[in-house]
Amino acid sequence: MPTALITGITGQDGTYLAEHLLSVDYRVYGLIRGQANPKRQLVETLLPDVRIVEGDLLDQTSLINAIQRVEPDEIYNLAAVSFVPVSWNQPELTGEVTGLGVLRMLEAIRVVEGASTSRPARNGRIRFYQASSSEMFGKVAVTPQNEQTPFYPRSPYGVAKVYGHYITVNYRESYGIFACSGILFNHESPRRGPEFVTRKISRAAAGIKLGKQKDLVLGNLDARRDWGFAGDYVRAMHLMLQQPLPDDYVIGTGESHQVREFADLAFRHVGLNWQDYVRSDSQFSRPAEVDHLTADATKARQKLGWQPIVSFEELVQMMVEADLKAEAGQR
Ligand code: NAP
Ligand code: G4F
Repeated sequence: MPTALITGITGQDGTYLAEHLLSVDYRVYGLIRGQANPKRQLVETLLPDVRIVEGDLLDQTSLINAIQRVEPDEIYNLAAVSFVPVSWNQPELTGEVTGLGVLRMLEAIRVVEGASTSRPARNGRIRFYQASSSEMFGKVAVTPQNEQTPFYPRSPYGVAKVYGHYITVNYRESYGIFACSGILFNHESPRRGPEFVTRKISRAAAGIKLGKQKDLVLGNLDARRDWGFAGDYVRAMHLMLQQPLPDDYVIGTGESHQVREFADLAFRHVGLNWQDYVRSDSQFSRPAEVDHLTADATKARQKLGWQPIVSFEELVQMMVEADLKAEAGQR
C-alpha cells in the first residue's frame, strides 16, 4: 500500500486529494501546524482515515521529522499562504511559507534521501508534487497559457510561487529528485474558503435568497478566470506522480469567464437578478490585478490523459446548492 504525505490537509485541495488517494488505497498522512489548530477537528471528522502528523513549513526540522516518521512514497506540498490580497499585507510571511517553504520541503527530502551535489538521489524513492499556480503568469502577453508561457507575477503571492516552481525544477535537475510542478488554474468547490470570489458569491446568492443577507460588495467584476472543480484537479496531481519521469503540467479547463458571469449564473440559479444586489467597491480592488487567465492544458490531456468532468455551469450550481443547504441550517 503506497503512503502519501499531504501538506495543507486542512485546505480545500488537501481534503479532496486525501479522499481521492484513500479511494485508490493509499495510506494518507496530513501535516497540521500549530499546537491547537482549530481545523484539526474538521479533518478528523471529515477524514477519519487520515493520520495526522505535526509540522510547519516554517520549521525545517519539523519537516525532516515528519518525513522520517511517515516514510512517504509521495509528498504533495499544498500548504501555502494562498489568498492573494493577504500577500500584500504579509509579504514576508508569504515569501517564507509559499516560497521558502517549498525549499524546506525539498531540503527535507534531500537530507532524508542522503543526496548531495556529489551524490544525486538518482534512485530516490520519494516523489514530490509542488502546488504551483496560474498566478505566476500574471500580466499575460499570450492567451491561452501553457508550460512555455513566460511568468510575470503581479503579487507577492505570485512571486513566491515562481520561486517555489523554479526551486522544484532546480532540485529535480540538481539532485535527481522526482519533483513535479503542477501549474493549476483556479479551482473551486463548496469547500472553497469564503474569502475567494466564487464562494463569496455563492454564499451571498444563497443568503440573499433566504433573506439572511441584503447585498454583496465585490471588487473588479471584469477579471476573467479559468475556473474548474477542485475534485477534478486533485486527480491531475496524483497522475503527475504516476508518470515514468517527473515533469511540469498546466491544469485548467481552457474556458474563461468574468467575475460578473459567475455572479449572473449564481443569482439566476436562485431566481434573482444579480444586478439588483451586487455592487463594486474599490476596497476589494488589488494594487496590481491579474486581468485574464485561460489554460492550455494540451500536455496534461495528451500525457496524463487528464480532463475535467465538471463544467463551469455545473460548478456554479454545485456551490450555490451547497450554500443554500448550509445557510438553511445555520446563520
Ligand atoms: P487553502 O484552502 O488556502 O489551504 C492552504 C493550506 O496551507 C491550509 O491547510 C493551511 O493550514 C496550510 N498552511 C498555511 N501555512 C502553513 C504553514 N506555515 N505550515 C503548514 N501548513 C500551512 O488552499 P487551496 O485552495 O487548498 O490550495 C492548495 C495549494 O494550491 C496552495 O498552495 C495554493 O496556493 C495552490 N493553488 C491553489 C489554487 C486554487 O485555485 N485553489 C490554484 C493554484 C494553486 P491552516 O489550516 O493551518 O491554515
Ligand atoms: O477568488 P480570487 O481571490 O482568486 P485569485 O486571486 O485568482 O487566486 C486564486 O487562484 C490562484 C490561481 O490562479 C491561486 F493560486 C490562489 O491561491 C487562489 O486560489 O480572485 C479572483 C478574481 C480576482 O481578479 C479578483 O480581483 O476575482 C476578483 N474579485 C472581484 N471581487 C474578487 C472580488 N476577489 C475576491 N477575493 N473578493 C472580491 O470581492
